[in-house]
Amino acid sequence: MTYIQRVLAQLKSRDPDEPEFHQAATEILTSLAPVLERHSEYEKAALLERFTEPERTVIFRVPWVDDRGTVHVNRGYRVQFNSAIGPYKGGLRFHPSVNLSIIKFLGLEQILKNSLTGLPIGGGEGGSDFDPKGKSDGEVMRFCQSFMTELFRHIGQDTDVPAGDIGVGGREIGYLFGQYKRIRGEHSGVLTGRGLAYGGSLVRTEATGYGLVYMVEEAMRCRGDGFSGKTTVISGAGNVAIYACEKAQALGAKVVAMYDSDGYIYDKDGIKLEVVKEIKERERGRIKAYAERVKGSEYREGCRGIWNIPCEVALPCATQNEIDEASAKALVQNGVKYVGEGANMPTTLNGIAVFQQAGAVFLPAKAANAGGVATSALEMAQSSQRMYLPFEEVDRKLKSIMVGIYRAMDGAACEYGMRGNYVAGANIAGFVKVAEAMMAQGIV
Ligand code: NDP
Ligand code: 2IT
Repeated sequence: MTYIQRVLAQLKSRDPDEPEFHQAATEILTSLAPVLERHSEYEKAALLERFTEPERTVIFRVPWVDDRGTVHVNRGYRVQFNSAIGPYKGGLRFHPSVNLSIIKFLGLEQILKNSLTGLPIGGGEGGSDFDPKGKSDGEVMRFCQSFMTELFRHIGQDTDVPAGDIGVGGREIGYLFGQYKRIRGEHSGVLTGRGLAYGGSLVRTEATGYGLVYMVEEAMRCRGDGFSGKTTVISGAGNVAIYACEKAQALGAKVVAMYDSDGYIYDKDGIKLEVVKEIKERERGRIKAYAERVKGSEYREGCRGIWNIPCEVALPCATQNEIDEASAKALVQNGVKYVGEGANMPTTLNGIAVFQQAGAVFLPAKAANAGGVATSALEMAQSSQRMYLPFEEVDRKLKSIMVGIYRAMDGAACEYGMRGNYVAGANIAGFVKVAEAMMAQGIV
């Protein structure tokens, strides 16, 4: 058994009920084999055992009262995974599916993603099994206040800086920030994705989607290609999906489909993003309403069918494991050329293999969706300096970070003899810096 196999076997037997965490750890560790060959000292220092074990995991009770006076108890999480290169940084997810396995997979991915940005941020992730869908603003506020009443003691602008993820957007960050400020009595950069009126950064709202498209654009540019006229399918209809759509359309793509968790819309003439924004951002409604408002478009129940739509570019921007082997095969058969992961781990391990064997350009999440957290780090820098940067400047920095990540993962893949394998390239490029920082800091 190799060192990597032993560590994987150990973590699976120690925590057998964490399939998402096993999946992320398997993808990452197996691609690090060539790095470990060059660095036998890592095994002696139990580097991988430490890398895959969170520095700290906090699980807590979140009681709150709904509008009818009924008491509910949800579970809150914060996994502070790795602080070797900076304070823990990563999202908070509010979704009924949230459990420790999901938070750990997100946290592990976040360590390498944050390293890839080139900025000084460690990896963490948190959230709750609370479902904000269908709740009133008052209920969401009371939940957020209760959540922060425990979380505040574990976070801080120099220790751990949460942000949004599924189910946590501007509204939730506002309520969380208000409660933190009230308890601590300080107005600091403890959360990112804040509103512009109270310390947020321009471009943070758009950053993940824009960044994703900037990276796909760079991959196209390197192949003498571009977005113009390319039929594109985007899954999700939330923050990442909407701004990926906006930037892809600005570059001339024809986005024909999007979905929420109930079903997908297909608009052969190209999605009217204003209508999607109206439904999802302003009304907090369901995507189904699009087909009622836009003539010639269609709505179909269920999500998986979206991957049967012929497209050259696929941008999964909803959730983990939304593209399985069968969906990947359908995309390949229909001629997909570029797959850019906006969501975290949206493709199963077998799905990734299908894309790679077919020679599609596959840009993995930890590189392709790093624009959100990179802009969060720019928000932290602006908070520390007590100043704001203009939109154009943040956008320019975001683009240059995305191009930089593309080059770093492309370079690492070539250096280790795996040209075009961006999964390996991103894992290696992200890991090298974390490993160096961990080795320098001793056995901690
Ligand atoms: P949002 O909550 O804004 O939107 C999520 C979208 O995905 C919604 O349309 C939602 O549909 C859909 N979705 C969620 N869960 C499922 C599911 N189980 N099946 C089908 N559809 C689902 O979240 P974000 O856009 O912020 O996040 C999307 C993805 O991007 C996540 O994987 C997240 O981790 C990742 N990400 C987000 C970043 C950010 O800055 N926000 C940064 C980097 C990655 P419905 O409304 O019906 O639930
Ligand atoms: O998955 C992610 O990178 C995020 N949800 C954003 C994290 C952040 O701290 O901005």
